[in-house]
Amino acid sequence: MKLSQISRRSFVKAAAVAGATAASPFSPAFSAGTSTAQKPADSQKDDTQIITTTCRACIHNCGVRAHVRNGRVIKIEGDPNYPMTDGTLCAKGLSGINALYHPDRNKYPMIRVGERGENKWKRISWDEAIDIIAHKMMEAREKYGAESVMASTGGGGNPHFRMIARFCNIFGTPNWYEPGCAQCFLPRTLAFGMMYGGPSTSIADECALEIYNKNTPMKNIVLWGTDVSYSCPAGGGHALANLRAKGVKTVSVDPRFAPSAAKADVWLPVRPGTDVALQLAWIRYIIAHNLFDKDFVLKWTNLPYLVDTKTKMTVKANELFKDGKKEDFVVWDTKTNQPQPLPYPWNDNLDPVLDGEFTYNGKTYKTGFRLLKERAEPWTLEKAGETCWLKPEKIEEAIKIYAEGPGGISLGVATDQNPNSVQAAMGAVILNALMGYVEKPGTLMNRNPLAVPPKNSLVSRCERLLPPGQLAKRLGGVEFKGLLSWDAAQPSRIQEAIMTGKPYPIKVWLERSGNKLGVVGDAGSWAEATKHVDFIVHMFNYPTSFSMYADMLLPTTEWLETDFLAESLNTVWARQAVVHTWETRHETVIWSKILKRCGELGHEVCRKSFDPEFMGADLPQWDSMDEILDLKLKPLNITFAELKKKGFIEAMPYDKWNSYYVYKKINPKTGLPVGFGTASKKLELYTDRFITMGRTGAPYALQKLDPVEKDYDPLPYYVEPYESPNREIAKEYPLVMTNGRLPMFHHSTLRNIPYLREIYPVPEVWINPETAAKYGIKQGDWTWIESKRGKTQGKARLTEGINPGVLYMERFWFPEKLASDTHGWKEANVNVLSKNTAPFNDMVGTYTLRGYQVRISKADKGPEGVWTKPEQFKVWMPAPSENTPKIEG
Ligand SMILES: Nc1nc2c(c(=O)[nH]1)N[C@H]1C(S)=C(S)[C@@H](COP(=O)(O)OP(=O)(O)OC[C@H]3O[C@@H](n4cnc5c(=O)[nH]c(N)nc54)[C@H](O)[C@@H]3O)O[C@H]1N2
Ligand SMILES: Nc1nc2c(c(=O)[nH]1)N[C@H]1C(S)=C(S)[C@@H](COP(=O)(O)OP(=O)(O)OC[C@H]3O[C@@H](n4cnc5c(=O)[nH]c(N)nc54)[C@H](O)[C@@H]3O)O[C@H]1N2
Ligand code: SF4
Ligand SMILES: [Mo]
Repeated sequence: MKLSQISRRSFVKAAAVAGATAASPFSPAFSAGTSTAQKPADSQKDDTQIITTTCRACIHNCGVRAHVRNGRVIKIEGDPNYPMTDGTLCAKGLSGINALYHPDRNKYPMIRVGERGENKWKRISWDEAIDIIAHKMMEAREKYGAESVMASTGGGGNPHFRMIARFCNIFGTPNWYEPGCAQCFLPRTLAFGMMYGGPSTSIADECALEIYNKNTPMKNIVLWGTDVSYSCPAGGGHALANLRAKGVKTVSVDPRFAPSAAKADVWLPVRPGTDVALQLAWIRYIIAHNLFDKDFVLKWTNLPYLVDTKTKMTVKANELFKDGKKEDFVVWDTKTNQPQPLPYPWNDNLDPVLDGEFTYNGKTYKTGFRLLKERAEPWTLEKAGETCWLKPEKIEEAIKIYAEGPGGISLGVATDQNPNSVQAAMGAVILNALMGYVEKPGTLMNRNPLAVPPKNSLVSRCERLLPPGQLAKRLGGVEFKGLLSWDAAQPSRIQEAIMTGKPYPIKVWLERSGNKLGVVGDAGSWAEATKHVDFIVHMFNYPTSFSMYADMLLPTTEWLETDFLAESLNTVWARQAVVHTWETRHETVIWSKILKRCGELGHEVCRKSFDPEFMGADLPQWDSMDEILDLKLKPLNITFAELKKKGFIEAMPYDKWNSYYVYKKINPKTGLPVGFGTASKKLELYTDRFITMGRTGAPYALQKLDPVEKDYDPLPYYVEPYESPNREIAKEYPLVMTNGRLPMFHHSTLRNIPYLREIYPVPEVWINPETAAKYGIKQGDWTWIESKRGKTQGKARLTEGINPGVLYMERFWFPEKLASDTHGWKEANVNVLSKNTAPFNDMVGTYTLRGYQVRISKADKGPEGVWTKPEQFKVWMPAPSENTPKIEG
């Protein structure tokens, strides 16, 4: 953008008031040279407009009516037309105005002038900023290869998520990471994708959309490691409250007595990190008590298919029979007492065995069902009770509720945050499928069409643009092939490369998210890693601790300044820029601009990527948000400008959108049911395709990759947490640590919002009174909590709502301490304690954010300089700024 695009008047004003009012006294260099309060333009009319948009203070998109007067947002309220919220909003959403007009917003691109961490910055223009970044990237590419440039992003809440993969692929680096990813959602999308070919059942991730159906016949919901009243209060939490009021029974599997547990019919306070053991016990019980839907399992899962016990692969008809077809699987038929090919979808003349072991031509075969049963066999209710710290009769009570369907298991992020992650997601698919809770009215596993057809998709990853040799260089990519499904690298492997320069160094780091040091495992190791990277850019809405480790800051738009699309059930909404402040810029455009500049500096693919002819219309880069959004909206025959005027549209009537039994729909080409989105069109509960994925990278890699050392397992297995109360480490660190969401913050964001900090000024550590007494800790005491990684503080909350062997604590940082030596991230942050080293999940490289060992002691006092009193937060009250022109081209 050119500076001239900012109105001259706003510049003059900014200069005139510079330094006159301090924003926050703790980020002096940010306020010096930039103004805080600006007056509205005189020419603007004095009337109030109500603009429809959607919130994005968390990963959801609740409909909002923004009241705008004289170019300023003065009020926001929920939009009753938004189909998932009935017009409700949560505390984070309602903080939108505070976030937008926060005095500490990043207002202009800034470059560091002092030492890193000194907090001294100089304002530069956008053109300069983009030019410097592109030069640094091109230099690194020249000297060390494109792979020496890395990007990182926030997962939760970043609607431009795929943009980062596009950016990296086009530039030619395989390296980007996100602190969620293998720790969030990817294990579930991978398992549901491979085994079902449909979305996961995570309410917190806007799946399981049946819960919004006002006429659902649903009877149960199992909230497994998810607390939707905290993680999606206005949408899923609200819907769940309605369902409970209608008599839907709920089970909560959660170590913490959070609201979803408090309202549940059965609460299973599972020991953190042991969920797969519990799932295996559910599977065993359901099979042993014949509670499963036998007809569905026989006809619509691959469990009756024969598996070669040596190769562990399902057998194809061409392997056993001379004229057998390679697309047909094989079952054991009771009528002929022989193996028989089973052409899709079914053969009524056969009577396949579900549970069996057979010998044929000297080889042993078992059905997938038998193998699953054997896997679950050791997990009696008693054994699971002992492993998971639960009462066997409570587990049984929960299973009985689950067996009264229709219903389903909604698996949250908790199980994504330990090395047993993908296995837990596999367990959830299996449990839903065994009960036949699939694509029926009242079930959580359902496939509905997307309101915006995925053609011209913004999410396209452009992986075809990554030069072939580069894919094999992805850090952790060959080892953890499940990451291929999101095109991502593994964070700990990236960190190793940064620290050791091996297999190659990382020289440039472009980071887009809030406070990385609040959200990554073992935050201290990442603070250390920054010292080894030559050039670091941080793009965000305001400075965070991470900014103090960076060399350049780029100001990005808040959600009230952002143009984007939001889909809610059958409707499409415009998240529209209601106003615009300072020189903030939409991130998608920033990434695009950097690539364009690299193109001008001689990067051939970057240059071509702006040419619509280059690889087909959905692949190139764009110059403005309108351009991207128009392209995406094309299938709906509407432009973004038109959508903005309407606020939202119905892409199709609800009843047409709301789909059941998709797998039974007849494909007109074959005359057969379309089945599920798997290779066999059946639910692949015995997932031998995971073996193939490990050996080659299929179905995600565009080129064959080297095999993993040990085949991935086609069935879920339980691993005892590496740091566990049952291991040696417990002598020194006797308590299990875990965590979860708080309703007033989103990841590392919003700690600078006065009203939210008033409600929750410092992080609490949940501790059972029995444990507290043992360590001499009283309600409200400050404590020290230590793990093998580090030491941090938390304020004791004594509660029976947590097992005596478990502690619970939040991620936190203190914006008021940005300019101090600690930069605010060390004082009280559970991620100082968490673990980002091996063991990892074998398929995706998940590290350990939940379920590791700590110890606790009473502290004499809390951290220095941390604000706790309402009046202290006053300096963060909104400092309205003038509506400035949008910066696009
Ligand atoms: N110990 C522990 N650590 C964790 C977790 C845990 O449970 N425990 N959770 C993990 C999980 S699941 C995740 S997903 C990660 C999250 O970690 P990150 O995703 O890195 O977190 P943030 O970037 O702070 O969160 C995203 C924020 O981006 C902002 N945002 C939304 N839209 C835009 C936009 O258009 N532009 C810009 N600039 N910002 C926008 C929103 O305010 C949102 O809150 O943390 C992980 N870390
Ligand atoms: N307010 C708020 N909302 C958010 C976010 C946020 O940061 N703040 N982040 C968004 C994102 S990116 C995500 S991924 C979703 C996640 O949303 P959810 O899936 O609901 O996840 P959490 O609330 O983190 O964790 C759910 C529960 O898991 C419990 N738990 C802890 N350890 C274990 C364990 O080992 N096993 C089991 N079974 N339970 C355990 C915790 O006590 C917690 O109550 O939330 C989204 N919504
Ligand atoms: S749940 Fe809250 S923060 Fe998230 S989109 Fe809705 S209102 Fe915004
Ligand atoms: Mo997440």
